[in-house]
Amino acid sequence: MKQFFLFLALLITASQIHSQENLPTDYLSKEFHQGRREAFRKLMPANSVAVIFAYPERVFSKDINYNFHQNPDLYYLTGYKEPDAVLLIFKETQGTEQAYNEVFFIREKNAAREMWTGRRLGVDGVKSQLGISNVYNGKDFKDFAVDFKKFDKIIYDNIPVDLRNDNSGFDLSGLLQTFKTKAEIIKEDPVSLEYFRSITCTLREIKTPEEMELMRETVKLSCIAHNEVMKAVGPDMSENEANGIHAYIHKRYGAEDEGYPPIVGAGANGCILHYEENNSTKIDNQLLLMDVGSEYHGYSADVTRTVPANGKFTEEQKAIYQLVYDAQEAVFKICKEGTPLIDLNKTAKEVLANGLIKLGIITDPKDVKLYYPHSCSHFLGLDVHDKGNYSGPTSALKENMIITVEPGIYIPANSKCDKKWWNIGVRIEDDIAIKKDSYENLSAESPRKWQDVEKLAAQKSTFNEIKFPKI
Ligand SMILES: [Mn+2]
Repeated sequence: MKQFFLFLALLITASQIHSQENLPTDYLSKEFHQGRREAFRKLMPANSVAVIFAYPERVFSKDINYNFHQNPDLYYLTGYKEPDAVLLIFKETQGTEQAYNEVFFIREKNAAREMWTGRRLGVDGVKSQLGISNVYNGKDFKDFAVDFKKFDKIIYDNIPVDLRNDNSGFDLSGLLQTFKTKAEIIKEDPVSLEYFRSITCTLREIKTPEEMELMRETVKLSCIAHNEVMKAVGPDMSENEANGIHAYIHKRYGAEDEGYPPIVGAGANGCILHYEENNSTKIDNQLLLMDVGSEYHGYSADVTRTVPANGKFTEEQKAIYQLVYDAQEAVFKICKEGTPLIDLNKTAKEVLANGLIKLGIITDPKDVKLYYPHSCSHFLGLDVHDKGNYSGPTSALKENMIITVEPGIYIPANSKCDKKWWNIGVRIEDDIAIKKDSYENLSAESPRKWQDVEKLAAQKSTFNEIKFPKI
C-alpha cells in the first residue's frame, strides 16, 4: 500500500512539472548551434572525432551547489545548459544502417529529481528544442558502439580531475571515465588539446550576427547599470550596495548573472586589480572603480567606469583620469581590421608612459609597468576573457571580433612618487566591435569623459529615494 502511494505521488509529481512558461524569446536559435557544429566539423582534420564535455557542478556549501554554469564551448555548440553531458562530433559520417555525424549524451529525465532540482530537457526536449537528432541518455555512452581507436585524431579539451563521483557511471565523472577507457587515454595528448584550442578559438573570436545581438544587449544593460550607479553613489554608500545596484539592474533587464565577479573598489581598493571583496562599508570622498558586466544568455559584458563618489574629481584624480582616457582614445584610433593585436597594448603603454613622465610620476618609460601592470585588450564573448588567437601569425583584428580596450593607472600608497598621487586607481574599459575600417563602441552609452561623468554623478537616482527599514 505504501508503495502504491509512493507510485501515486510520483505520478502527481511528474504531471505537476509542466514545461516552463514565459521564458525569454531571444535565446540563441537551434540553427545557430547547428551552424556552429558544422563550422567546427569543417575545421577538423580528416578521420577525427571531437569530444566535448559539460562543466562539473561545484559545491557552494555542504549539500548546496553553485549555480551551474555550462562549459561555454558546449553551450556554443549545443545550447544545452545542464551538467553531466558529452557531445561527440565526427568529421566523417558514421553508421551503416543509420547515418550520423554527431551524437549527444545528456542527463536523463527523472520526475522525482526534477521536483527537487529543476526541469531537465531530456532526450525528447534536446531533440525538439535544441534540434539535435542523435541524442541518448548518459548511461548509454558506455555501450554505444564507437571505436575511438579507428580515428587518426581524437580532439578534446583539458580533462578535469577534481570531480565528484556519484558512482552511477554516467555523471560527468562516469562519462569521462568511459571516454578515457574507450579511447585508451592515460594522459592528455598535447596535440589533441591544441586542435581543440585552435578550432574553438578560430570560431569563437568572430561573432555571428546572432551573437552580436546578444553582445549588444549585455553591454547595453551593463551601461544602464553603470549609469545608474554613477547617479546613486555617494560617500556614505558601501561598495557592496553599489555592487547590488548593478546586480539589480542586470536582472531587471533579463541578465541571468554577472559575467565575472564584480570589482567595486574605493580609493586604495581600486588599486587592486582583481579586488572582489567589495566590503568597504563607506566609499567616502574617494574614487570608485567599478569593473562590472552582466552575463546575458551566456554573453558577458566587461565595462569599467571610475567615478568620484562625491561627484567631483580632484585635480590629481582628473589628471590621471584624463591620461587613461587619452590612452583609450589612442587605441580606439587603430581599432579596425588588420591591426596586429600586439599594437593595442603598445599604443596604450606609450601614451601612459609619456603621460606619467609629464606628470613627474616616473622618469624612465619602462617604469610604466609599475602603475599599468596589465594589458589593454582581450576578446569578449561567452567567456569574459574570451577564446581567440591571441598570438601567432593570425593574431590581428578582424571584422566582427569584439575586444575590450581598458587602459588603467593604479598608484598604491607608498609608491615612489609624490604622495598626492597615492591611492588613485583609474581604469576605463569599453567593449569594441571591430569593423573593416573602423570600430563601434558598444558601451558608448555610459559616459567616459570626466566632464560627462561629473555631470551624470550630479544627478539623483531612483535608488536615492527608496527608503528601507533600519535594522
Ligand atoms: Mn576586461
